[in-house]
Amino acid sequence: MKDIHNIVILTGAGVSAESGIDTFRDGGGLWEQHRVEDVATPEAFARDPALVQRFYDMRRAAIQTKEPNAAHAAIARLDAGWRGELLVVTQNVDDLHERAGAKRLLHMHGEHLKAWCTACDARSDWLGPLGDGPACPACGTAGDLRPDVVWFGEMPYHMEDIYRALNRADLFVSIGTSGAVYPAAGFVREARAAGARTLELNMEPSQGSHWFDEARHGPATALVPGWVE
Ligand code: BV8
Repeated sequence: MKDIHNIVILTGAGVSAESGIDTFRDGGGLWEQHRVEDVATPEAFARDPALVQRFYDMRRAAIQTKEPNAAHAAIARLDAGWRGELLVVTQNVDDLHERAGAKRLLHMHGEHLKAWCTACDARSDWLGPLGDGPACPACGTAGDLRPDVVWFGEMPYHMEDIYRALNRADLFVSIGTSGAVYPAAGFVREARAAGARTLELNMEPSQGSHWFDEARHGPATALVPGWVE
C-alpha cells in the first residue's frame, strides 16, 4: 500500500459472523431474540439483573466454543507485519482478534471475558457465569460483579486513543459493521477530516457507506485476506 503509514481498522459483529457468533441486526440477529432495551442498558440491569446476567452468561459461554476465522487471521498478520502505526478498534466483545494474534487492539465496547466489580471498580478476567453472584477476586464482595461491557448510554472505552489514531490515519478500513451504533459509526468522518482514504469491507452497504471512498461487499473471510495480501 503505497504512501500509507498509519492505518486504523474498525471491526464489528460481521467480522465474527463466520466464526458462528451472532451479529446484532441482520438476519436472525442477536437483538431479534432480545430487545436491545431489555438487556444492554444500565436501566435494564437495574430492573432485571438476572435476565441481563443470563444474556451475557450465555454469550460468554458461547464465544469460548468458537474459533477465529480467516478475517481475524488476516488482520493479525497485517498487525504483525506492518511497520507503520496500526490500530484495530473493535466494537466486538468476543476475544477472537486476540486469539488470532492481534496485538495493537482496543475493545471500545468492553469484553465478554472480563467482569467489573461495582463495589471496588476492579476488572478481572472472567470465564464463568456471573448470574450466581460470585465474589470479586479483588475485594471479596459477592454479588457486585457485572459484565465489563459498554451498554447503550454508557461511555465507550479508549475514546481519546481512538480519536488520536483517527486524526493521524492515512487509511481507515471498516470491516463487518452496519454503521448503526455511535460513536463508532462516526469514525469514518473523523478519518476523512484527517485526510485518510476510507474503505468499507462488509456483506452489504452499511448505513454510512456513502462516506467511504471505496466499498467492497461480500463475506469477511473472502474480502479481508484479499485486501491484506
Ligand atoms: C454513547 C456491547 C454517550 C454490548 C454495544 C449519536 C451520537 C452518540 C451516541 C448516540 C447517537 N445516537 C444514539 C446514540 C446512543 C447509542 C447509539 O448509537 N444508539 C444507536 C442504536 C442509534 N450509542 C451509545 O449509547 C454508545 N454510548 O454514545 O455514550 C455518552 C457520552 C457521555 C457520557 C456517557 C455516554 C454506546 C454504544 C455501545 C453499546 N454496546 N455492544 C453487547 O455486545 O452486548 S453495541 C453493539 O452494536 C455491539 O457492540 C455491535 O458491535 C455494535 C454495532 O453493531 P455491529 O457490530 O455493526 O453489528 P450489526 O449486527 O449491527 O452489523 C453487522 C454487519 O456485518 C452488518 O452490516 C452485516 O451486513 C455485516 N455482516 C454480517 N455477516 C458478515 C458481514 N460482513 C462481512 N462478512 C460477514 N460474514
